[in-house]
Amino acid sequence: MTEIINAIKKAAIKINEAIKYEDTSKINSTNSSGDEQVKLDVISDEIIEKEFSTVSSICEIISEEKDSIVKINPAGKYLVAYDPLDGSSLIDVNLSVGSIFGIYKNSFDGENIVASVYVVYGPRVEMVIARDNVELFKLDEKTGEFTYQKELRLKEKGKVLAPGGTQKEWLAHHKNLIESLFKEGYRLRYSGGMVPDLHQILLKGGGLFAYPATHDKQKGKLRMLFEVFPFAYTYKLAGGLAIDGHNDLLALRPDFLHDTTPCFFGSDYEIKKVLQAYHNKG
Ligand code: P6P
Repeated sequence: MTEIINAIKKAAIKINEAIKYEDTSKINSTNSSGDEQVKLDVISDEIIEKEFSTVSSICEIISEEKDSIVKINPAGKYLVAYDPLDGSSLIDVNLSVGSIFGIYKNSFDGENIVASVYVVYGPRVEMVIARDNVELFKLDEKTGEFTYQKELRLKEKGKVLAPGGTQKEWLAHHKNLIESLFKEGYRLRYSGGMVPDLHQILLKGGGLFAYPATHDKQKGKLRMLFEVFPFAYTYKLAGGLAIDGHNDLLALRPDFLHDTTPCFFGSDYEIKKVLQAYHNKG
């Protein structure tokens, strides 16, 4: 596992440089999820695949930017699913973006994720590694070293609310849930970038991130393998909860590699509010 994490560190440093200097233009193509690709999506994917190609403990990889699995080493014991540059459309408005990695054994099912890593490319480059606990690292750009900062834990309740999805497409019970939390005094913190939005809640010690089923996206938008399972693993290990409105996200099995699910990540109090709001709502 250490060689996988070291490969991610090397890739993150190269992606950070690419974000600064490569152009942010769209290329005339979409990925398997139907997202328009920017040049940096493809560059980031190539950087990561090159670093993983020499890691003997990896059996196969799958990227959000790829249609199919890439075999690495048949004797490798880990499978890695990754989103090379999540929220890349935010780069041309100079907002933070990230890379997300889920490390699995045997299959790309929620129950088989054994670690997750994400990188935030913001005012600082930070990395969060969830393995036996959740640890924050910060990149020293002079030395190229990621230095340990602290362990991250979620409190029982937070103050931050990140309500995703197009509001006019929210189902009535979801709209009522979000409105009730704002009435309780939650602060709106939503950039449209999953990585910085979830990173903020984790670092602030609690709150709720929601990307629900909507009238126009009945299975939500966020991808199980590359985005949802890694953050579900991270949030649960940090003492929080992660559900699809009814059940633990890590109990889910994707029907296909790019499958999506409604998802809620947060502290205990907020997730219990979601369960109440979604009880008997299908
Ligand atoms: P919306 C970025 O495109 C992304 O995949 C996630 O990073 C983010 O949480 C979500 O989509 C934002 O989607 O529909 O709120 O713009």
